[in-house]
Amino acid sequence: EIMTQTEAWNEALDRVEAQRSDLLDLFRPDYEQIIFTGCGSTYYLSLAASALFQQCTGRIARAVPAGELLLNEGTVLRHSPEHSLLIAISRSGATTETLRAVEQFKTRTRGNVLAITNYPEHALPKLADLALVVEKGQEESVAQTRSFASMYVAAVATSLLVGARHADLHAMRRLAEVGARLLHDYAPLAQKMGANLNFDRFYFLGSGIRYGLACEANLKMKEMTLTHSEPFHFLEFRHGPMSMVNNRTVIVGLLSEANLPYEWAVLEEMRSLGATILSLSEADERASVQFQSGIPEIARGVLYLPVLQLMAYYRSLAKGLNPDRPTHLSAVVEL
Ligand code: F1P
Repeated sequence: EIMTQTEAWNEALDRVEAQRSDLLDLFRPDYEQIIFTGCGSTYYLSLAASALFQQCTGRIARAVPAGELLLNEGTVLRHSPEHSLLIAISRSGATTETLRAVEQFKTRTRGNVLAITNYPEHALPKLADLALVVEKGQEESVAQTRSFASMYVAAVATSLLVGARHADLHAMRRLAEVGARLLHDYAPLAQKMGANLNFDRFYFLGSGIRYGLACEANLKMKEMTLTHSEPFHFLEFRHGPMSMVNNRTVIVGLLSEANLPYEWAVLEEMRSLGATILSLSEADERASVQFQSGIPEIARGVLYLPVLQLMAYYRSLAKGLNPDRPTHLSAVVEL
């Protein structure tokens, strides 16, 4: 599923294109609140997508775990929102928290709901005003890899469409070719890092539109390999977490374009404390993984995922685990 994901990225772009006018209609009202929600991987997707949506449309958006929207809606919803939009993301379309949160949102706000999911026949798309069905339930692994990437591509494409960033949207068509090249060229590096069992802790650093992706890469490491793993915003890492750094630590840096000096300062400091650095960048020659895509930053975030998913996969195998069946997890979590 990791290796075949780039085809699914193009299918996700096709879906957004096919539903272009419905999507534009749904986003036309001047919503007072735009909330992205999901659980686990799809909450992290919500974090990534909400930051990107706000950056490219200028409209305020936030992400919240569906469980929080359900149990603590007063910390999320405004008292009497006139127009609210909830973007509910769920691979299965059947996670109970997400379904209940959507039902509650509809009763409280009478707002609109966009679902992004893999299963047209499950409950979530039926609760929604509009559903973007990406992939049609093909993923077998409990851990989300291809599905995450393709739903992320759909969310980015939707954001660029709504933000009228037509050239950036068009550039997303080049992602699949670059992704396939990364999977080929960097598989040996992913294997070398993943299979090195001297490492015992991984920290994933990413800021802005990359933070949700750092969270997801961290979750893959945790659930597929049962390794201590955490995500942080770059500069946050120096405020306490760096106490954990030693020579068994890997720091993964999802580098930006605008803040490279700050981000490299953190990575170099951690290297001096004994950490091994794995850095991913568009074109910085110091980076371990270089995309060299020529695709604008806002449109190319999915490129961070394949090598990091592969690293978790190889570590899972090296530890004698089944990467598709994380301990204690099931594909649909029910309350
Ligand atoms: C959410 C989720 C996944 C996790 C596992 C259990 O599922 O928490 O993130 O990897 O599969 O379910 P969904 O609502 O996106 O189907």
